[in-house]
Amino acid sequence: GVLRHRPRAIARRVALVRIPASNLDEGELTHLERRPVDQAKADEQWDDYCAALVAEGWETVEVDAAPDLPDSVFIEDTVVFFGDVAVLANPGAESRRAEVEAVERAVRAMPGIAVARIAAPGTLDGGDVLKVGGVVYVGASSRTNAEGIRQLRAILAPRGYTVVAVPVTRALHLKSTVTALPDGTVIGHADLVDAPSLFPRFLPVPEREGVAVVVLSDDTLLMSASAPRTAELLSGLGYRVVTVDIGEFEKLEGCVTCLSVRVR
Ligand code: CIR
Repeated sequence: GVLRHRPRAIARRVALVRIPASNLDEGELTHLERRPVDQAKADEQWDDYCAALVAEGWETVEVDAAPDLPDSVFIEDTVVFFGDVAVLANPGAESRRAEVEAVERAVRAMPGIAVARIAAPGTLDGGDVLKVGGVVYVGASSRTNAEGIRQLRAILAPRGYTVVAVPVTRALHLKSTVTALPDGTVIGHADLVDAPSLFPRFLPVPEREGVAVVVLSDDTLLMSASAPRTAELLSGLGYRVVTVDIGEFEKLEGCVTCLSVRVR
């Protein structure tokens, strides 16, 4: 792949992705009105998203397609990595539970990764999990329940992480309300965040679509093209901002984070 000619010293950065299902337009909707999804455009946007990761030095690993599971492209919700531990999620939406099986197969094929899982009656979506150093913020949302949070705590506490639960009532997932910059500053939109004071350093951003950033490296962020004012704010703070158009996925309440799982 693209990393072949890089010096050994640079750690391999891997992201799991999953090609959009052919019934993508039947995905779950909680806060938005249904709008028609252009499948061809979505496929193109997904290709461009993957290409952006690759161009920034990431290797993308495709999990087997699930052509009948409409939300399977939002792979972030199915597994979360904490160093060499992968925690398989148990998605809060019944329609999404079957997504985990192929993701589990892919994760078990990865050398050196220990696998843990959230089990019923616990539910947890990966979109509710935000890592900031040794602190793991978990959204108590319509998808992630108290039992899911308890199980995550039990998995992570012995490994030295502090799990901080955060109420999420105004959006689908914690990470549709806040994400974090490489320096640990939490960014979010004032209208969406229930309790900004839970975060030691909180920076409000001007657009709802701007709350989601994927940290590509210490100085580079991946963002949706639908938040130009936030992109400007963040580049003014010294970051290089790469933008991708993910409009078709935004119609389904997806954001830039949920289209991949970063293995780290
Ligand atoms: C859902 O409702 O589950 C999907 N339509 C969207 C999931 C987006 N995931 C995320 O933000 N982590």
